[in-house]
Amino acid sequence: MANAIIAMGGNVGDVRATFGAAISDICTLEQARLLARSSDYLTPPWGDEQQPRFINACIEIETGLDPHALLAVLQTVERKFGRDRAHERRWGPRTLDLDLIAYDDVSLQTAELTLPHPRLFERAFVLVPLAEIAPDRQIGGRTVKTALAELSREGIERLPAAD
Ligand code: PH2
Ligand code: MG
Ligand code: MG
Repeated sequence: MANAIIAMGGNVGDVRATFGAAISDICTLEQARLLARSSDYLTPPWGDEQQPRFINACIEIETGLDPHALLAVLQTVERKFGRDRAHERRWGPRTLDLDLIAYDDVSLQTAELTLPHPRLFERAFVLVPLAEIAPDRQIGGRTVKTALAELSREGIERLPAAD
C-alpha cells in the first residue's frame, strides 16, 4: 500500500458538497482508504484573478493503485462532477480539480504526471490545508510546514466544518 496526498479545488457549484461526494467515490469505489481530510478553505484565485474565490482542501489516502491508475481514477471523478477540460481556460473556473500532490516519496516525470506536483511550493492554497493534516511530511526534500513558512497566507480563510 502507498500513501498519497490529493489536493482538491473548485469554484463552480456547491463545491463543499462536491468534495464530500468525490471523497466518498475515491474511497469507496476504488482501492483507497481515507486517512485524513483537512478543513475546507476559501482561497483567493491564483493564476487568473478574474474569477470567484476557490474552496480548497487536501486529503491523505492509503491506496493499492499505482500513481497512473490513481490519476485515472481522479480524472474519472473530476468528469463525474462536471469537469469539462475541453471547455475551460488555464487556471480558470472549474467544478472540481483533483491534483495528485505526492505518492510515497516517488519522483517521476511523464507526459501525464509529475511527482511531486511541480507547483506545490508556490501554492499556499495547497500547503495551508496540507499543513493541517501533514505538517511534518517531507516532500521534495522539505517539510510541508517549512515550505509554507515561505509563502503568504493572505486572504485564505478556514471554513467551519460543514454538516
Ligand atoms: N486552481 C486553479 C487556478 N487557480 N486558485 C486557487 N485559489 N485554488 C485553486 O484550486 C486554483 C486556483 C486551476 O486548477
Ligand atoms: Mg488539476
Ligand atoms: Mg490544480
